[in-house]
Amino acid sequence: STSAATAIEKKADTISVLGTTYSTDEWTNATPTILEKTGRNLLHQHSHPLAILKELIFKEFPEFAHYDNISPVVSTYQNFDSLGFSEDHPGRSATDTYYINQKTLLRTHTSAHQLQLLAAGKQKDDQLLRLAKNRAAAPMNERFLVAADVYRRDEIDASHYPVFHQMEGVCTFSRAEVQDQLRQKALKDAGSGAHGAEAAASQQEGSVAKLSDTTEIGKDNPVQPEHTAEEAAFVAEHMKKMMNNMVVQILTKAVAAQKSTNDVASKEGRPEFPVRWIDAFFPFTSPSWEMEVFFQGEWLEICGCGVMKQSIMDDAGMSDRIGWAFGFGLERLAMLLFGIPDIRLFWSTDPRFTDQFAPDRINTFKQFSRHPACTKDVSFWLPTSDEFHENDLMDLVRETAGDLVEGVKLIDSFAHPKSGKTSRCYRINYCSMDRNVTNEEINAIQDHVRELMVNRLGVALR
Ligand code: FA5
Ligand code: MG
Repeated sequence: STSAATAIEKKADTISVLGTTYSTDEWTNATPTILEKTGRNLLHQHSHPLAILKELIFKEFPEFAHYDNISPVVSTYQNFDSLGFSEDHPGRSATDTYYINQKTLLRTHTSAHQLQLLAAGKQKDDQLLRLAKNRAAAPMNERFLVAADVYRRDEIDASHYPVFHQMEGVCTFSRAEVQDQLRQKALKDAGSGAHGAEAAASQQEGSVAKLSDTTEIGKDNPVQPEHTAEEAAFVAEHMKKMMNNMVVQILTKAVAAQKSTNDVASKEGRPEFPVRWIDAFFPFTSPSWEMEVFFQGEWLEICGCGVMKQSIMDDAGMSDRIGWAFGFGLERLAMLLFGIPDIRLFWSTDPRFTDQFAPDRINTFKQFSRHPACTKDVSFWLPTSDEFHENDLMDLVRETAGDLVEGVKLIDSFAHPKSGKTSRCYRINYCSMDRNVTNEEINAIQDHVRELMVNRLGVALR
């Protein structure tokens, strides 16, 4: 038969990532285009916007150990099992994750390092702890930040890229100390009649943002049976306050940089950044939230967070502690901070991009001329024997066109009334960030894409 599987070029027996060789198996799906990115080290180029943002966040958390040099190659256990992902969780699927082999993958999030870093204290794992930058932060496994590149098979558009960066934050407290503080607070409240909300509001005074809510924990977003409601609320409020302060500090700098363009809403001359917390679900936190910030007319999801699963603390040998964790998308924040309109620009080596930034400086990106786009549609019947996964198409286009592809969008889908076969049409937008493309050049790429779609994905072109 000419099924997709038989037509795939035979895989090499081994692949090399960052100087280490790994054996391949039927799970291997990391493409050369993706593997190339593991060596780019954007977080270590001091004038790169992502590196500038990373340093800015590190400075906001001086009491935390800082990591920015942990390898992206992790075990399936670290990325999923250690965090309580169920055996059949969709995130594990090879349609969403870049596998090196069944046991090894490119981390899909910085949470992959939570357990390992928490446990490093008890295990006196010096090799790991030595990677931390500010060794003064003590004890190093109780509060830490991890900035790193992460990899996901995902859609293609202006805010999604298969490689991006996250900043993990983890903060733990002695449960005995939390109980103590809660008791003292209860005594004080009983004495003065003050309300928690008022106390929280007064602490926000002088800040340019306001917390948009207090911590309400709903029944679909439960406190863990191991925790009391008061304990969980204490931890969640601490977390939200720290995250809010960090985002306000950063966005205030963005506004200062944009003062001339004056396109950010401000009241009495002071900018406001409404923040909201949307109930969310992660296997490794409960309750969980996504943080959204209102910026230039839209609510933007910038982060996931929550109270860490106590089972993770138990596995780390820290049952006597309770903690919170967050994971920020650095590109989302950097796009706000520097006014960068397209996520592909972070990977540009064009001096018209790279020369605009310098360490410790926040400035608004000046867009250089936009080059004309070239649009191609491709219509086809889905294979009847094999499954079709959109992310396979995304990877195939990315591999063939590189960063010339700006977006891939489904524009039509219908089932043939007689044959029952499904037809789809995708629109591929080609556009270079630094030059004009020719129609001939794009036609050649599109022909190659069409050919690979038939050979690899088993579709029938229309
Ligand atoms: C996570 O990755 C969780 N690990 C976050 C977390 C950490 C939750 C600790 C609880 C405790 P999520 O998949 O939502 O969650 O991604 C987090 C952030 O990464 C998103 O809010 C977004 O800002 C960013 N992000 C996600 N996918 C992409 C992408 N394809 N391109 C750019 N940024 C992305
Ligand atoms: Mg999310």
